[in-house]
Amino acid sequence: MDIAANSHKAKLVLRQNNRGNWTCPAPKLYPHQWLWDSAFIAIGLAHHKPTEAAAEIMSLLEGQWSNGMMPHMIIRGESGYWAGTDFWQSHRSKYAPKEIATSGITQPPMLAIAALAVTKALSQADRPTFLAGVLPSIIRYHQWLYRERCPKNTGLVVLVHPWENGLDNTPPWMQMLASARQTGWTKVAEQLNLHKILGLFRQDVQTVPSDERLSDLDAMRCINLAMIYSKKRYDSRRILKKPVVALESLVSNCILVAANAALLEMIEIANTKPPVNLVENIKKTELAIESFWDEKTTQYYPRNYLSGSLIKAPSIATFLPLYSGSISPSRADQLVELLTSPSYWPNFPVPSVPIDDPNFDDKLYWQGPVWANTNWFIIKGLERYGYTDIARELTHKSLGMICANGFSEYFSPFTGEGLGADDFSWTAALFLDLANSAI
Ligand code: 2M8
Repeated sequence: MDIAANSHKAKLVLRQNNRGNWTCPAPKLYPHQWLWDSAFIAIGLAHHKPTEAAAEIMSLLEGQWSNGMMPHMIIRGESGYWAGTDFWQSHRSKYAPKEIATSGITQPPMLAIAALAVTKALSQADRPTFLAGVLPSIIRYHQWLYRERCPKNTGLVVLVHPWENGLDNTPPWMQMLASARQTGWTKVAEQLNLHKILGLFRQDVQTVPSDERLSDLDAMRCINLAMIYSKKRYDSRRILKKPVVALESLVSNCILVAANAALLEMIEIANTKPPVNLVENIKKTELAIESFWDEKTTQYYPRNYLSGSLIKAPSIATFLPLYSGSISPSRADQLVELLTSPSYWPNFPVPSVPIDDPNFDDKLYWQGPVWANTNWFIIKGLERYGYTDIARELTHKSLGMICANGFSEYFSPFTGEGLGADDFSWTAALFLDLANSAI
């Protein structure tokens, strides 16, 4: 594989998807700005264009709500994506910014992690201005997560929509959504199979084959949830009073542990002090990750917040505690054994669902394909726990798969074939980050 030539191509993808001070995930499929996509993009850019990486982070803050919420999307691009300004109607909330339209839900809290990478990449001269610009906002974001999304004060953040989790149609979420109480029009629509009509209007399946995307039924359930939240003005307290679905996410909470550590490091670099209540919450989250462990099946699962039970549908999220860094070395051993077992280690690891699971489909979005960001989390987690050989092997396999198949959104774990959107920004950005450590 030619890492140098492909790094050059990756930089071109990022340049081509750049829209001034922000970058879209993929022009045809995702023309707006997404929260965790831009964080990954900044991590990639930090290596060769730290100032642009800083601009990417700053542009995300333009969408921040006055209560601290960071929306999962800022609606910036031209049309071409079905859920835009009219769909979200962020103006319904008094906290939404007036000048810019956004969604009303959030996404995994990668922001502090990316901001720390950028801080370290910037020159000594540029650092103080950047830190002064981002730190108060990121602190407010983490405080919002704990204030509004941690109703039982356990340290674990609760998500209310699959899109907040980032791994949209991952089995635990789809299972929870399918068993949720049905409301209003969707109840009738499901009985009459009307969700099939939705397929006629979906723009994603005009760009990408429909067997690589969310089913019409799952898409309809996601849309319905967003509409319910819009009516509640995206007020977390109202939403969590009588939730349709609510999940203590393994993905978001593990990322939050790492993001909290990054935030504290930035606060230290800036020579200031973190708010006391934030420090207390940070400790709680670290300790609470272990509550996701299931001794019987020896793996981690997310928890249905309403029933209090773990949702035991296997998915790649089980490896995220490695990235959090808050589990014991013996737990890490157990995870590595699972990771390198045939279920998770086909020709092109790591599938988003184990290949021997009934929910697995090698082409279906977050229900089987390999994604650059989840491989990146696992590699960083392996490094953290000292599994350098496996981390190196997975880095090489990931880079090789991308070199051979292009900067696709996701890949078949059997053939490495690129699926979903072409020229996907976070694949390019994380290629650059991994290539950098592989050299
Ligand atoms: C996908 O999610 C959006 C909704 O947010 C979609 O399905 O249209 C997910 O892969 C998500 O993780 C990602 O941030 C987004 C943009 O790349 O696309």
